[in-house]
Amino acid sequence: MITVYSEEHRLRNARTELHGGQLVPPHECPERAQYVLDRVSAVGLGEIVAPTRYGLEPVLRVHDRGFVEFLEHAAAEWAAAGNRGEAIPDCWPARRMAQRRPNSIAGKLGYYAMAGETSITPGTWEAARAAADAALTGAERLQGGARAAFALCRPPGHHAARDLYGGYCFLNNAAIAAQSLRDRGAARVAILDVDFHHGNGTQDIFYERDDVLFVSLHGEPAEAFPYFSGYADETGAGAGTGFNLNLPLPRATGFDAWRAALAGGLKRIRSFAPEALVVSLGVDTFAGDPISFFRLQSADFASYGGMIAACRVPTLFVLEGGYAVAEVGVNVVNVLTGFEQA
Ligand code: OKP
Ligand code: ZN
Repeated sequence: MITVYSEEHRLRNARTELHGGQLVPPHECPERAQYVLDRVSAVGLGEIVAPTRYGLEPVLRVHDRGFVEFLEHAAAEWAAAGNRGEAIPDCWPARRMAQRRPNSIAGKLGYYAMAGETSITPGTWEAARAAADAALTGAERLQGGARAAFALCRPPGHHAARDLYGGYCFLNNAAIAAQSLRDRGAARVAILDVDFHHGNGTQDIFYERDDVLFVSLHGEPAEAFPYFSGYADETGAGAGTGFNLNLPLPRATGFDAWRAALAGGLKRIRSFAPEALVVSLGVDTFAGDPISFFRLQSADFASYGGMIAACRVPTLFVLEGGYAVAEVGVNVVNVLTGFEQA
C-alpha cells in the first residue's frame, strides 16, 4: 500500500509538554514519524508519496472557521503578548461560566483547549495542515480504487473536535478524510479508532450523523485521558443515535480481551455496510507505552491488521498515537503488513 508522508511534520517540534506538574520534552515528538517511515522502507510496504495541498476548504467541512484561524495565529499572538514560554492555557470556561470567546490570546487558548498539556509553537499550524493534507491524499487514493492507503500523519488528530484542540491534536485528520470520502461520493463511511485513548474529537464531529459510524476501543475514561468522553452510554444523538459505539476496556487489558472487543466493533461496522473505512491507528495499546495501560505485544498488531482486512472495505489508515518511540515503527507497520497479508 502507499504511504503518504510530508517532511513538514518536523515543524511540530515543541520543547514542552505539561506532564506530572513539570514541563517535559513532549511524548509526541518528531522521532516517532522517523521510526515509522524507516520501518515502512525496511519492509518495502510500497511507494512513499508527498501529500497534495488541498487548502482549507476540506478542513472547514469539519472544523469551525474561528478555531482554524485561531490555530493559524496563536503562536504569533502569544509571542507578541510578551510570553516567553510556549503557548499553554491556564483558564477554562468551566461549569456555570460564560461560553464566550475572549479577545486576549490567553483567554482564547482556554476557550479552544480541551486539555492543557499541549503547547502551541511556531510551525505547529504548518505541520497540522500538512498532516490533514496527507490524510486527504490517502482518501483520494481510495476513491481512485486503491484497496488501502496509509497516511503517516503527525501531529495526530483524534482529540481535535469541531472547535477544540488538545491531547497533542490540532486538526482531526481522520475526520477530515472521512468527510472528504463522503463528499467524493461514498454513501457511508465507518471510522474505527484503535488508539488507546478515546477519540473524543471524532465522536463529537459525527455524533448527530447516521452517515458516518464511529467505533472506538479505549482505556475506560474513568481511569484514562480524555476522562470526560468515551463512556459506553455515549451512543449518538438525534439522527446519529446508534451510530457511535464506545468500547471502553479496563487497566491491564491484554490481547485476548482487546481482540474480542475489536471483533464486536468490526461486527457493527460490517452491519453498517460502509463504502470506506478510516482507521485511527494509534499503537499506544502496546505493553511498553509510557502513558497508557493496555498490554498488547508487537505480534498482536499484525494479528489485528488481518481482522480489519477481513471486512473487505477500502481502508485508509491514519496515524494517531504511540509513545514507546523506538517500537512505534514496528508496531504500526505490523498492522499494515498484517492487513496486506490477510
Ligand atoms: C494522544 B493520542 C500524560 C497525559 C497525557 C494527553 C494524552 C494524549 C494522547 N500526562 N494527556 O490519543 O495518542
Ligand atoms: Zn492515544
